[in-house]
Amino acid sequence: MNDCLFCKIVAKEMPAEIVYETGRTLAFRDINPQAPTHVLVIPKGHYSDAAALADADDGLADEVLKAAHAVAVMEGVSEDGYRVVFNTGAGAGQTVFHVHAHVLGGRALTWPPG
Ligand code: IU
Repeated sequence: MNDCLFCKIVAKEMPAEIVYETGRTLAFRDINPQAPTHVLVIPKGHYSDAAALADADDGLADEVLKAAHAVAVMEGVSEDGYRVVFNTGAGAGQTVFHVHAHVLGGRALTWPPG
């Protein structure tokens, strides 16, 4: 996708603090962190949202979830608990339409979210 910001991060055309990478996934720090750990995990290929990623049905959604867990372990938040969030659709607060899992941890996380 030509004007997709996260595709540009994948292509290294935009800077990002990358913390984890596999063949088909990339994880980088959110520029506006909402918790001490706030990392975005994306598939390198372009899918607009979690539903499109699930529809791909080729194991990539599993890889994104595994990468999210690996990031939580690396960041040291897996023991105390962390949250993985896919905002899906503008009504749920999605602003970047390249699917991304928010991995949030390092502070008490309340429920329900806002
Ligand atoms: P959302 O679920 O689509 O609302 O999340 C988009 C996130 O992407 C949001 O937390 C932004 O701070 C974050 N982000 C980023 O990390 N780097 C960017 O260049 C842009 C957005 I644009």
